[in-house]
Amino acid sequence: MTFKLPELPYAYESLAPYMSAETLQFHHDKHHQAYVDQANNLAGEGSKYAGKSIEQICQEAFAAKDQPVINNVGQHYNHIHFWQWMKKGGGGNKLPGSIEKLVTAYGGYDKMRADFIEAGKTQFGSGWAWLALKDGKLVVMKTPNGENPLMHGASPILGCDVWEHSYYIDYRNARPKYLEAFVDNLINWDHVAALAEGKV
Ligand code: MN3
Repeated sequence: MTFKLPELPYAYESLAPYMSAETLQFHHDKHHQAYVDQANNLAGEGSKYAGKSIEQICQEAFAAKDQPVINNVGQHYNHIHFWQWMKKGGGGNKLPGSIEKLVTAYGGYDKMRADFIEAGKTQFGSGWAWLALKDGKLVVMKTPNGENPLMHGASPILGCDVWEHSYYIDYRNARPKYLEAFVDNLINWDHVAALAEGKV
């Protein structure tokens, strides 16, 4: 497949003050674009990955320990969803029905929120904090660099990018404050529900 940078689903200014236009300009236009360019060089048309879905490529590259593809196609997949996992006026504990069920079975919203933030705080160096489905159940995960739950036998439904490029302009070194703002003010639960229900 040919990988393409998706447009942001909102204006650059719309997530402020929780995520600034400047952060989104660098993060989307520069960082994500670089992953797209590398993904096309490494796993685009003419490569052994041609004709496969991005989810399949993530899994096959991880199984084959193909680190450059894990990094760049993984990050492309992660960012395609990351932009959609946020919206103006998002976050908080008003959950779509399908997600509320999963969260209740997990142990409730407060436990899920605390565990997700803790996963992001304790991911040493660059990586991601996740909610994923494994054997039909909600799990909290963390992964380094460009990895994602697809590579670890689970289906991601929510991810927060904890690479410094995602928060350093707005929060400097305060990763926990960024994670709290993401959960309380930015999450687009509709996209989380769409993934959980297999609609994306
Ligand atoms: Mn990023």
